[in-house]
Formats: sequence, structure tokens, C-alpha cells
Amino acid sequence: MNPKIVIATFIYFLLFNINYVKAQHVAVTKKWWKETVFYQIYMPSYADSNGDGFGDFRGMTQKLDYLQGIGVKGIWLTPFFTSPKVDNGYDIANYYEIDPTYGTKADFDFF
Ligand SMILES: [Ca+2]
Repeated sequence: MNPKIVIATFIYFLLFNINYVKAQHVAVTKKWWKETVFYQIYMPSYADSNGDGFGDFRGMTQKLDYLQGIGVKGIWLTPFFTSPKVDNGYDIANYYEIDPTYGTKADFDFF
């Protein structure tokens, strides 16, 4: 057998196997949180269900099918707890209560 063909064949299989191993490594090391589409919702302005001018959980619930349709797999919400809103809701006054502007605990649970 021609030694050049043997060497070329060996190099071909070596490169093929390196690419295969690289592909396997990428598949194993993918992190869901790096591959997933997240969508941040700024609660006050996203979807207002009752016409008071502020977004709320009922409004966001109505948009879930749309968000899923555009490929969103995770939602990041801005703060929705009770707050004096000096710092856009990040100044949380009570971590156990939903700010009434955004709805009720039942609205949150349903969302
Ligand atoms: Ca509203």
C-alpha cells in the first residue's frame, strides 16, 4: 500500500476523531442557563390588565403564550414586593407581600 495514502488516511481519522471528541465535550458542557432565552419583564410597564396604567400579574399571564411563542423559556421579573418605590421597587419593604399595584398573591400563584 502507498505510504502516502496510509498517512493521509491516518491523519483524516485523527482529525475526524478530534472533532468528534470536541463535539461530545461541547454537548456535555452546555449549561441550560447559557443556552436558554430569558426575557426580563419590567413589571410597571409590561402588561396592564385593569387599565390603571401599571403592568400586573394578570396582564403578564395573558402574555405567556406570546412569550412561549417567541422562544422564551425563562422570565426575569423586576421587583414586585411591597415597596415605597423610592428605588423602582428594589427598596423592598416586605418580602412576603405582593405590591397591590401588581395584583394579589393569588394572581402571582396563577401566573
Ligand atoms: Ca394594572
